[in-house]
Amino acid sequence: MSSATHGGPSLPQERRVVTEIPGPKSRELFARKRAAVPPGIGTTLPVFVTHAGGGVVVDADGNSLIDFGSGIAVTSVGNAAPRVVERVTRQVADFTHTCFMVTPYESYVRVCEKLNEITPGDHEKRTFLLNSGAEAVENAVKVARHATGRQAVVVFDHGYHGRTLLTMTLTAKNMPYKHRFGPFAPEVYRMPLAYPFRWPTGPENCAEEAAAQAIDQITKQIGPENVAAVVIEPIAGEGGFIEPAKGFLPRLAEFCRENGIVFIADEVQTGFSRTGHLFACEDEDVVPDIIVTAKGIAGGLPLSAVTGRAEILDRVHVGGLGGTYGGNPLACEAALGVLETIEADDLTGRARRIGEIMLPRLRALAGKNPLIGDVRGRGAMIAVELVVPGTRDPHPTAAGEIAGRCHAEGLLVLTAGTYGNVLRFLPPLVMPEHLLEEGLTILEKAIGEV
Ligand code: PLZ
Repeated sequence: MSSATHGGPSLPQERRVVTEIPGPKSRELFARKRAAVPPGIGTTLPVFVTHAGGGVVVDADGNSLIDFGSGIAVTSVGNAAPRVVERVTRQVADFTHTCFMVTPYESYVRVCEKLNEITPGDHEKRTFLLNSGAEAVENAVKVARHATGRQAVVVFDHGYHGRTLLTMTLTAKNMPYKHRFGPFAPEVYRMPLAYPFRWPTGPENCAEEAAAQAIDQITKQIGPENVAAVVIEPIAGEGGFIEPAKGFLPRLAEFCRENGIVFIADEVQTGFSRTGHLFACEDEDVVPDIIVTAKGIAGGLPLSAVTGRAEILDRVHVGGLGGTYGGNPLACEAALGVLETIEADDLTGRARRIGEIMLPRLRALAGKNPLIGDVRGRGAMIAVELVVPGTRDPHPTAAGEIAGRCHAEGLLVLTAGTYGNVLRFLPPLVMPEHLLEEGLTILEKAIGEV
């Protein structure tokens, strides 16, 4: 067992492998998990966590792993980040819940004020709070349908938006997200995404051709006057960290503006400094009508938000939106702690610096290793796409094998991608540089061995 009594940044910032991974205690706990939890709830790396903070996750056997996952882009400020711990600890002793719809409290309003202020665009905005990314995406669609009186929702290849009925329908990939879970929600239409690495005519014309194709299909198959919303991730996360070719997002936003369609940016994975901007849309100066956030917003407490134009969000009738727990006071305090940390510690700058360290090393590796078809991403949202050497064919077994080797060495990495052939890296933005470099060295070795 780790000797640490607390997690957070004061945990020793070191990789330490003292047993096989997973070790005996984790294996014992995993057997209990298998008996108590259905297998539908998968496991990336079956080590059971006792502490985490800074750039490490410590397990029940005392191993300290370098964290290139942040719990899927959630603990960007680090686990048990001091300002989060301090605020949540105070709040838990004051009151834990009233239901904001029953008797409100200030922290909810403060989070909304902050989001209205820091999200792209200087128009008048409103925000309301929910619990998960999926719940927020679903609410954004509800609002867009209500405001426009239209029903159709346009989404894209490789998109991921959640696991509820509507958001599973919005999600592109069948296995594991949709398989045998139908029937799906109606009025959802999928368009091509400007995926430079896999665009049939090559990356140069990708943005223009993909946008033209999407707009043509929307026009001919749905009719823009029937479209309530276009929902898109500025960088497709689960789909494999696909940055749409530059120009694609602005063109879509313009088309939406011309046709009274609500442009919804799903920044659940990309938001809160992850990409080296506070929000990924800023990279191309795209101003969404609605921006959906979650994950990194509250350092691990469940919170999500829908932020959008006042004239859209104010349309919904009194009582039309809500939920028992949305904007829980602990989660709101955590979010305020996150926002303070982002500003005080310049986490946006830290994310850029992480990209500046990772990208050149990965590109150099790609030059030497034909397994790597593409290196991409921005800030601390970086991926390599693996291919069968000499082709563009996806190589998911290589991704699995490399991830397994990293895990055995004490580096926690995640996979992603429509074809399961992408290794993705989402270190906490507070990751010490020596651990980042060490993690990259392990990764280089693992890729070299496969
Ligand atoms: N939108 C862009 O990335 C969540 C999924 C983990 P929830 N991505 C991680 C899994 O396998 O379930 C996500 C996202 C984008 C929406 C969501 C959904 O957010 O908080 O998981 O509901």
